[in-house]
Amino acid sequence: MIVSIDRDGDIALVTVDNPPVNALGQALRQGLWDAVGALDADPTVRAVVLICAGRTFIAGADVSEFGKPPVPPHLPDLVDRLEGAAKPWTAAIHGSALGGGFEVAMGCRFRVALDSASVGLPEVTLGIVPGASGTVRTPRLAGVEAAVELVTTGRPVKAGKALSMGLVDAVVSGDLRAESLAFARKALTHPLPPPISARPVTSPDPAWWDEQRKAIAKRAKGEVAPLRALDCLRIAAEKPFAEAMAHERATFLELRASDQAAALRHIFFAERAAPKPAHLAGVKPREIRSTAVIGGGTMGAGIAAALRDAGLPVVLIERDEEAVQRGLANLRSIFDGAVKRGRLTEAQARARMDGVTAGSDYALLSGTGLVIEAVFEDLAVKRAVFARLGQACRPDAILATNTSYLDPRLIAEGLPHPDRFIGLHFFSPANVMKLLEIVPTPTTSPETLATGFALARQLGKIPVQAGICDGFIGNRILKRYRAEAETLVRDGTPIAAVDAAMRAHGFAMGPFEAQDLGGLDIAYLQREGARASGQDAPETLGDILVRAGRKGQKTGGGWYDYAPGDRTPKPSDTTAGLLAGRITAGPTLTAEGIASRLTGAMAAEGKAILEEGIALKPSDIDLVEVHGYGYPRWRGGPMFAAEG
Ligand code: 3H9
Repeated sequence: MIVSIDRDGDIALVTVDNPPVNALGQALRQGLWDAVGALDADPTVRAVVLICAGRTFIAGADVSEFGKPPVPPHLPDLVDRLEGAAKPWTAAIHGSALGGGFEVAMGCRFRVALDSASVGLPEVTLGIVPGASGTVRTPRLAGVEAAVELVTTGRPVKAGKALSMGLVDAVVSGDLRAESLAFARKALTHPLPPPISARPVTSPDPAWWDEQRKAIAKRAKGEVAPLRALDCLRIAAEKPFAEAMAHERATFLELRASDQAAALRHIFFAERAAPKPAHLAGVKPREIRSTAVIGGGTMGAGIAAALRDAGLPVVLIERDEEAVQRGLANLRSIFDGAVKRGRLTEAQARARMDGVTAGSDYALLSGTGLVIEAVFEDLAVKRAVFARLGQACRPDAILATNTSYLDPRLIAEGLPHPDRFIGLHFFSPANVMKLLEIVPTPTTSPETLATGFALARQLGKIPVQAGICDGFIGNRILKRYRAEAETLVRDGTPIAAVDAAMRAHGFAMGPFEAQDLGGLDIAYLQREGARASGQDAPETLGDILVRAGRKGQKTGGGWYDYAPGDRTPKPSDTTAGLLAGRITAGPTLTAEGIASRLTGAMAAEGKAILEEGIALKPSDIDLVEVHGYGYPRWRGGPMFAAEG
């Protein structure tokens, strides 16, 4: 039974059981609809507690129904029916009350949350606005400012904050069922508060709304839902309840059918499918309890921080005592930064560092279950590390390389038990970036591969399996993207026009600004390495700049010039002079034309990658681009965009 009714004296207990997350599909909506009718008609019931089985309270509307015509009972009607019930309902919240789930909770007269629970209205992250009174009841429940924060960011809040914002009436710990029954019983001894729809709301002045609009437009970078949500909230604050509801519903239905919502749904389901690839069904991953990182540079320290954030003990190995101290300092500065930004307390940062054992002696690794190598990107250096790991580690320890473009098969050559070897390609900063490319070699065992995926889950990362080729999935597409951007410049499109077009398309930066930030020399050295080994690597415009000493912001100039201490790119006469002989006048492209050329090139490379079996499915490529390379999430990734 999706909805069942029990009794505790004169209180009815309605339990929702619709795994995995109690999403509000048609059957659940109908079940709740009928429950209101049945309990209204039962004279022995004085109050109702709504509670959920499984891992969470109702997590929202059933997103998989969004491509289909809405079927009654509609959610806004259900929320109204709950609110109009003859007996007061109390929502007993554990896990997450999200979207439609929180709207159902607002239909109830009271909300009691377990201390570990969170509540929120994440609809904008799906390209829609709340569609069952989230924009209309929230300001009446918690005030306009709280509602604007909750709805336009889509970020859930923890129970404690929800209580202080007025979103819930009580936070309890321990037995939610017993606490909620006690709450509901006590509530009967007082006059009932008015239903939320009948509560007053005060609108801030127009200047406040204008400020919000500006701030949200800046943040949204082309995403429409947050601004449309703000419009709904303003109408909710200024107009009668029914009028605001009608506006919200119309906006919800319009956006639900939009391209942005389709793209965001695509990414939502791709993200959830990524950690559970079908070909590993039934393969048991190894349990990882102890880890080590070889190399304490930017990448190694970032990986170590990610492991510590997940609560795993870390051994950090560097080549000598001085490098050990540098590695520890790198790691400490990551946690110090987190303290400064308010993400960690001093005590938590200390505990993170306390879980790190550092040294230069590989004997420290004798008991470690997973070792990740993150040393200099040089085959000989990496091979030397793995030769030592082969001797120092347990024969069953999983050994991973974080290489971004070297062939993992060559790195692992000669390693004893090569079935436990794998590529784990993190993205910098590794403690922040969500993407993890997992690169098995022909000798990697299914258990090792499954452990890579399990590690990603443990670290809160999005795992994508990639086959072996130059650059795996992400860097291979990046190379094609940059090459296409250079082709545009060779054909006469100004560098700044290319960057501006990609920003307008929703990227945080254009391809040339991004290279100036990261440094042009890394890719240059890679090309030089390829040339030295006899491979064909035609000269790029970037090569010309690097040879002239223009490696990007760190040298005061690359594609652009930079004033000292200022990261604003300025078109450069020097660059123009250096490249003059390579540029011919071509057709003038619009910003859309530029973006479509560049995203088209990404999709074409993605197609080749799929055909070669380097990526297993198009949505994996979209995840790589969205989570590793700043592709706008609301465009769904290059493969999704190319399909539409
Ligand atoms: C909305 O409510 C609109 C309303 O305002 C108006 C309507 C008129 N639908 O994330 P997990 C599946 S919009 C369908 O790994 P966790 C998911 O695909 C909605 N399916 O679990 C996966 O399936 P599978 C607003 C859903 O424990 C499984 O559940 N709500 C939905 O790590 C487990 O998911 C949201 O945006 C859904 N709504 O995290 C909440 N949600 O096993 C979205 C999940 O087949 N959900 N699935 O791969 C979440 O944020 C997380 O699922 C949650 C649990 C935090 C709840």
